[in-house]
Amino acid sequence: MFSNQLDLDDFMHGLVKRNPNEPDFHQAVQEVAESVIPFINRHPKYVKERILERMTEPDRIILFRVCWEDDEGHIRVNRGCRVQFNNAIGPYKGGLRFSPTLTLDTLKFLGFEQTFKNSLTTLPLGAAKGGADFNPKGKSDREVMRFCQSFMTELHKHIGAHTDIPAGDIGVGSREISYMFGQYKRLENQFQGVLTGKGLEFGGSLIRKEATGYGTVFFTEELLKKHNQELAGKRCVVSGSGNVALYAAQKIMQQGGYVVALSDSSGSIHVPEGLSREQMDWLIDLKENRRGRINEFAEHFHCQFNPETSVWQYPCQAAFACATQNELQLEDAKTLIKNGCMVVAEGANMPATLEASHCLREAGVLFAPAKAANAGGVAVSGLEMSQNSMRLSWSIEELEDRLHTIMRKIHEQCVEHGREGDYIDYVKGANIAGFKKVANAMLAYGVV
Ligand code: NDP
Ligand code: 2IT
Repeated sequence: MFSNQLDLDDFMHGLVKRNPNEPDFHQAVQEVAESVIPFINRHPKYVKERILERMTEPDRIILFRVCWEDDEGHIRVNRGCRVQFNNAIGPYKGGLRFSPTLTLDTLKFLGFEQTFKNSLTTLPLGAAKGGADFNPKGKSDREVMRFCQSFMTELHKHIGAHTDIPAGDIGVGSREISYMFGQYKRLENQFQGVLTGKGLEFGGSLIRKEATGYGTVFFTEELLKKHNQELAGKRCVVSGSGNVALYAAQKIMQQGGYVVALSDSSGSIHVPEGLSREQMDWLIDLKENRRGRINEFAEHFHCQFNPETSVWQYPCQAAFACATQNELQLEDAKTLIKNGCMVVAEGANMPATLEASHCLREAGVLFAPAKAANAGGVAVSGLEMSQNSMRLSWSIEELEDRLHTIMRKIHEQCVEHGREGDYIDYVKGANIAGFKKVANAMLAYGVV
């Protein structure tokens, strides 16, 4: 019954059967399985010990009710969740997402991806993801506070500085992390680094806010350098205008690139000559402090606003997908290729569909996969944990230098495991390198 070889179709068939109606989870696993199964088949110990089967089953899933009272005194009921996916190489670590469309499917795909990403960071970090079907948009600060306090009242039982350390993700920024940290501290009567992305006054790390976007740009520069290219002078489109997108755009500009488009869920802006530093600062203030919409930027600076959210329609040489999953589809990939785009970097998690990613790579477009390209965020979260443990804070220079070194090491791992003659398959490289470390730890533990 048990063969010493894994077959991709058989494996995926079993996974889909065990996890019906979870297309995002299937997609994330399929992408990994395509590259890892040929590797596993050359190393039968992983097949025999059924490591990939174990790695696709979360350690546990915690689901809970979150009740809170809105400003009109109405009772609201949401669902909270934490998927603790894998702690083979460190405590569970990964973000919390608040979004009205959040499903368990999304959290399972994100938790699975996190396992590989965290392994690539070179730091001792396991993987988890969580969140709630709560929509922070349009809520008052006090409503968000009451929600976060209620959410943490349950979540605190399942997390801890050595157990599981959540952070932000879509819909969860410094305001939400602060409310949750404040509530954790009340409940446990302990000041410990149980969340990352904290305020600088209470244990947060410098450049955590910027880390995902900056890291994505550092990784892209490494990849371009490897192919005798550079980011300076390139026209870039960036999707989204949230935490990842804003700081990717800022770093692109610092490195000499031109940011010609950005978006949010209501539309996109196009500035063919590239945003100026002043415009970038204005946009960061609009999005971070005033919670505004991107059309306000277009109104203020008299530039083109398009209610069509896709930025892939605008001519560019580099594309940074920094909004959400499956936002870059096959038709978008074809448009990018037609317009002469030469590199696509995934700042978001799984922003390209499998069809889009295959199409881009077959056309020779350099492709930086999410688990490698956006690992800078969780890496600096790992550095925040180190600083909390040591009860000290590193300087901006020290942290940016460490982030840069980590992104370089992630790139090296991708090259080492993704090389196929003269060609480097970064998807394969990231998947195999991420897999190996976790798989070897699991082998060492025996049957668990
Ligand atoms: P934010 O909530 O700060 O920003 C998300 C941005 O994407 C907003 O501009 C939002 O627009 C836009 N967006 C969200 N959903 C959609 C949609 N369905 N269609 C179009 N636009 C959309 O989140 P982050 O920047 O933190 O996260 C972005 C991505 O990066 C996610 O995939 C996340 O998992 C990933 N990531 C985040 C890390 C982090 O450290 N924060 C680390 C690694 C990956 P609007 O405001 O209008 O909703
Ligand atoms: O997807 C991600 O890597 C994140 N949202 C950041 C996780 C973290 O723990 O910093």
